[in-house]
Amino acid sequence: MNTIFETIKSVAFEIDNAIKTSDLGYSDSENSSGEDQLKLDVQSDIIIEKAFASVAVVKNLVSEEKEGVLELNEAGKYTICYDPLDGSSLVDVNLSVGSIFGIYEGELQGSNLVASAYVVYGPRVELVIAEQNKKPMLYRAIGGEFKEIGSITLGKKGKLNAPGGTQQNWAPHHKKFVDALFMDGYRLRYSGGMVPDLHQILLKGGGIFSYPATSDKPNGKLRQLFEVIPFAFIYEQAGGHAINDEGIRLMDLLPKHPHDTSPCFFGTDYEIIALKAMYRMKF
Ligand code: P6P
Repeated sequence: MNTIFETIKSVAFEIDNAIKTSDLGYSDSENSSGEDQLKLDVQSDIIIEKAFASVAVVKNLVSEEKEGVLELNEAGKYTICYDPLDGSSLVDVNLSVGSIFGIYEGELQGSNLVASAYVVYGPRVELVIAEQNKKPMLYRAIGGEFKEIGSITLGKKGKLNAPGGTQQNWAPHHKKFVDALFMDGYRLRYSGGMVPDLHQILLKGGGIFSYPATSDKPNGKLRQLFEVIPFAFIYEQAGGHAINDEGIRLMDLLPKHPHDTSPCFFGTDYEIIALKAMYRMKF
């Protein structure tokens, strides 16, 4: 597993450099979700694919930018599902973006996730790694290498509210939930980049990020295997919660297709309890 984490560290520096030096134009292709691909999306995907090709324990790769499963090493043990550059359209307005990695053993489903990691490309390049039975660990790029900063623990309540999706397409009960938090003094913290938005709540110790089912995206927008489940693992390991709009743990999701999405809520006790009440979920 350490070889995988070391590979993630090396691709983080390569992708950070690409963000700072590459052409930000659109390629002439779409990803598997029908979204236009930036040249940077394709470049970041190639960087990751090339890096893992020589890691013997990696059996397969599943990329947000490609259809299907890419077999790398028949004798490998793990499948890495990744979003090479999540929120890439934010690069041209100089906002933070990220890479997300879910490391699975066996069938691609939440219960088979054995570790996850993400990189934030912002004013500083930071990395969070979560493994079983450990608090997530924060690393920061200093002098060309990642230094361990410390473990991440979520509290019982926060002050940050990160409500995703187009408000006019929210269900009435979701709008009521979001507005009630603001009436309770919560601060709006939403950049449109899942990685920095979730990273902020983790480092500030609490709050809630929501990307619900909406009238235009009834199954949510965020992809289960390479966005939702990897972050669900990190939030739960940090002492928080990660559920869908029926109150089911995101770690219990069983994707039928590698690009399946799910409504998702990541947060601390107080906010998740309030969500369950508003959504009339079973406690
Ligand atoms: P919306 C970026 O495109 C992304 O996939 C996530 O990083 C982010 O959380 C979400 O979409 C933003 O979507 O609909 O709120 O703009």
